[in-house]
Amino acid sequence: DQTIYLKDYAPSPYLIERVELDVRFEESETRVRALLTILPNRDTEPGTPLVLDGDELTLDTIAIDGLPLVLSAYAATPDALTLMEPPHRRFVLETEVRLTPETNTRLMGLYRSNGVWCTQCEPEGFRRITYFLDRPDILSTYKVTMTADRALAPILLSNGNPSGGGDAGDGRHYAVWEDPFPKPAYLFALVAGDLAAIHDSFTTASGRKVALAIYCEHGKQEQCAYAMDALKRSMAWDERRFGLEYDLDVFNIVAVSDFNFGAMENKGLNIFNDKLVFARPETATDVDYAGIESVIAHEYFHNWTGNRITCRDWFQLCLKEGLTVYRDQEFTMDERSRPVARIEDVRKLRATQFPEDGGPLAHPARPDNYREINNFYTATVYEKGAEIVRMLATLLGEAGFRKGMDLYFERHDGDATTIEAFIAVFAEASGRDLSQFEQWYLQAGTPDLEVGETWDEATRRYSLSFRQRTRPTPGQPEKAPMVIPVRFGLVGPNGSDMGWSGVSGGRVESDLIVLEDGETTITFEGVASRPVPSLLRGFSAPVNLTSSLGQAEKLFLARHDADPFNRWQALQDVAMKLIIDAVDGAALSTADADAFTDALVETLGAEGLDDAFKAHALTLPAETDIARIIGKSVDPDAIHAARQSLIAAISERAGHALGEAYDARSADTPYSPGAAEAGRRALRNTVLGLLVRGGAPGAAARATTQYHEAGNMTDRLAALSSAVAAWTGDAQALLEDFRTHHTADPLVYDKWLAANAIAPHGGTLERLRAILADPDFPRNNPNRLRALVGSFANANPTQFGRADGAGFRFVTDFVADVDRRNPNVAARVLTAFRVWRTYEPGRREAAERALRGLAEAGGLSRNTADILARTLD
Ligand code: B3K
Ligand code: ZN
Repeated sequence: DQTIYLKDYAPSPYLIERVELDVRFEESETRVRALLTILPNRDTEPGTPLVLDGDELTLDTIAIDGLPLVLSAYAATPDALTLMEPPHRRFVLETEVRLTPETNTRLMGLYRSNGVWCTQCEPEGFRRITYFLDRPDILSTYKVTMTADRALAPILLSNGNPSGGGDAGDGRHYAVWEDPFPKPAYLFALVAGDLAAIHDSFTTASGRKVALAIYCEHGKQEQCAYAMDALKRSMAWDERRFGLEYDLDVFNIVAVSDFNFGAMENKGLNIFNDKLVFARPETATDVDYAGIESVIAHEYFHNWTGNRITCRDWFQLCLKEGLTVYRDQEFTMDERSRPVARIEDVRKLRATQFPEDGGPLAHPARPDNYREINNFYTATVYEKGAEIVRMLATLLGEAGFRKGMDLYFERHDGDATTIEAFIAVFAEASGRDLSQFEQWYLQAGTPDLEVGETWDEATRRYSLSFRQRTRPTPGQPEKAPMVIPVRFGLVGPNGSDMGWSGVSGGRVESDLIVLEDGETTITFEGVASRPVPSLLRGFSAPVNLTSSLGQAEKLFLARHDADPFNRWQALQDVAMKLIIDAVDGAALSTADADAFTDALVETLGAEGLDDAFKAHALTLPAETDIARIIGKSVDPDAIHAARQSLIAAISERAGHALGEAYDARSADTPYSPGAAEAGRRALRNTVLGLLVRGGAPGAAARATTQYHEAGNMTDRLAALSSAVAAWTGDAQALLEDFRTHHTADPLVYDKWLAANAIAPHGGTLERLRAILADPDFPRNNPNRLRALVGSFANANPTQFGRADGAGFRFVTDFVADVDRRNPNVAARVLTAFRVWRTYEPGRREAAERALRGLAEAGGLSRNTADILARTLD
């Protein structure tokens, strides 16, 4: 067992102050010479061996202070370089290794994408480049010299500022980069290749001019304009909102086509999956534009939350990730619509984090052990991590939160630090005791929060009783009560919030109830009439709320709640109940269908709500969300059918209003990716989806027409997706048309792959097998693999969850195959099985058989073996 525990953390016995790298790129190998200035740490005993990490390295030469080492002084293996008795003083270790980036299909360390040399070092990739103390609490300044053939790699980039370069003879040239900010090795990056670029500049608040560039393959420059615009807006926002300025002379972004994740925040040299950079209306959807904006912002914001202040160890990952997601979410809210952004973030949280937190892969936002750190870049660390920071901001108020953030930067700039230190600055700045709050980082699982109410007409007294409970998660059988901030209002009969004259029984701070105990009853005195409570406004805590409110009261909130989030939530709740009742065999009553449809139609026509909000209001809970709420004996076909019949009822009743809403938003204005225009398209396409899936007369033809006439990818893909989801008579032909006319661009090919993968149709698996079997299928590109199999496993519940188990086997076979080349991609896809125990017995057995088959075949990477073991545990 190679489990690593937080409790075993100890400072490194040696530090590396400075790194000088000399990287020489050749046609089929790369040589890396490293000069590391090393010194013993404070309490290190003389004679303590120095163990540097490596991963698949071969040592060519080794010297200390210029003198070659005798064989007995060190031991070199592919994964470690040990100096038996290093000098007990500052010294320079010189090593040289040889790498073959061309054969690096894991895409960690130095690899080649489309001929371009590039790197991914987080979390433990730097050890695949040179022997090093590859841990985030080792901070060093870097000087990097790169030499390459000038024609092959006219562009040579690394972290920091450019500091020289020139001719190297023989058609070769070199460039030197210096990064003055001490950084951990995971933030190291280099890029060498023949790349095009767009250039711009940004002048910081204090007047420093920063040169900005986005590099990409030739011919794609125009597609980088939106990303550049998002970058400049991010830089301005961080100054405005947090007083944080950029700190180098240059900021470079490089788009590469083979990348395991979304993007990477390397100091001054962000490397991006190209799908999060390239955008033009014909190939990118509104969702793609929004994704680019938010990830550009996220990586930029890491410069302060992650780079200037980094993590002491990988257990602290959410110190930088949760906080930075919170920051990018706030950026999106400020740039677009706050309530719409909140709905989108919560939908994502529920779709990704809640199932994780409720299944075998549940872990605290700050885990205390891991076997493979790559498997902890999870929705819990990222999305729940952001929710925790959001709760902190809710509890402390805007000014209090900002005061804590200011103190964090003041105190910890230049540090590799911990969650405890982060909490401490907020406790200190606010004078509050945050020790119970800290449980949010330590305890896994989504709390269930049950609410009951009592109303006493005679005394005008209204009480809310809360009961919280967190179910056991792996390794944590007992759970403590959490601090739960519940933003709320007591909605009166006319739809506005009512006041009260007194309150007792718990902590209430204006519109915030702060729960601290397992059970709390709060009594409000002097309430004018029986209220409908609107609880957890803005989703003020990541919990599962259940209340005693009936459908009529929910529909009342849907119409009147002052909080738009809860208006949306109320509609979701009503739909959820109707669907779950149907899954349980109760036919949808006419009265229920009418009442729900009326509320939808009213929302659709309401003034003062933007189209993007309405689009969310008209989107029924996803099948996977319904499955999560049902929680056991899940039959995906029954869920699909129940949801489908509610859609049919809506489209039958509201066909006319929906058709009008569609037509009213059909004006063919030139495409702009802004929030208002995107909202208009989102609503129109949501309406189209309801009509097509609801089988409304003429709707299938409308989808086909929209597909052919669309002037942008958003509308074209939405039409295609509606047709595929309903498997209309034209669906197959539209898929073929899309393949023929639109997939020359690899990012659009991904959309075609995903469209195939999500068809809730019996022939889907066969189609996917054929696509994968094509010898031309790019089987090493993560984007292609995820578009096909990731979409299938995560977004096609009926076909992944086929009763005959063929969907499960398809995915485990895929994982076994891809794992040999790229463990990160394989392990990630496998996490789709986290729901396997919630299936009805037949599917549960089939899923388990597929998983056990994978385990028995053996030979899995540590990444995949870890996910598999925990999933089966
Ligand atoms: N920090 C990187 C993620 C790296 C993933 C390594 N498994 C991107 C980000 O979160 O900004
Ligand atoms: Zn991040």
